[in-house]
Amino acid sequence: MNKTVMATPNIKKKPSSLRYFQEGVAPVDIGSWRLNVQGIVDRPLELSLDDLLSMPQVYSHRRSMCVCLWSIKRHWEGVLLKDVLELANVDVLDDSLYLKQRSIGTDKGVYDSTIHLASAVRRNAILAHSVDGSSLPLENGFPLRLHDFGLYLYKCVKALASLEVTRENEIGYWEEYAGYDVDGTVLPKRYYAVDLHRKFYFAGKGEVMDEDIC
Ligand SMILES: Nc1nc2c(c(=O)[nH]1)N[C@H]1C(S)=C(S)[C@@H](COP(=O)(O)O)O[C@H]1N2
Ligand SMILES: [Mo]
Repeated sequence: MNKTVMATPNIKKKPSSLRYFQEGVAPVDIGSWRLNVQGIVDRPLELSLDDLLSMPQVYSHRRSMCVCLWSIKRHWEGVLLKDVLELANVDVLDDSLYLKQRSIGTDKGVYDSTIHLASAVRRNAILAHSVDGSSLPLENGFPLRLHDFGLYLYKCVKALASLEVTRENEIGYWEEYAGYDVDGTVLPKRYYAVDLHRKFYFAGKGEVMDEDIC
């Protein structure tokens, strides 16, 4: 698909990423960057961006929701979370497992968040390297970010450094600081869709689909 097709309407109206980037943007040396997959895994992994690009690629045009009540539907490309964890020999449907994501971090610290693994896999969570036809800008989480579209964005870590499979559902440092719930499922509320430039009431729970917006 070309870039014109993947443009997001009203993108200039999107709230600034820097405002919501707790630890802030840090330059990344992509030559030495690796995604570490560790914890309760048979085979720990250290994947380069090229390793991820050589895996089966997925395209997702899905809506992300911020707990601050704005939302945006963008064009994401990447790999399925499931595919990466299966490379590490993880039983992704084991209900006792959680996934702790950690960002690369800066001198302000590391952003972390833990999600229920089997639920994320059932919702086709992705690890995205591109948005709207280009690789992620630094402020959007270069080189890789997780998206579980059934959860608020604060549960989806940008500028990923590691994925740890664990049995503990820990609240993240910034989640606790901000008073956010450890679960993070998108809840019925009135939201604003930046791309559609309109408000809508979401009556369901989890991912917001086009048919939920009327
Ligand atoms: N590493 C990291 N990831 C993060 C955050 C953060 O502070 N640090 N904030 C989250 C929140 S609250 C939001 S709204 C989105 C913002 O993503 P955007 O840059 O696409 O707007 O990033 C999420 N992922
Ligand atoms: Mo957010």
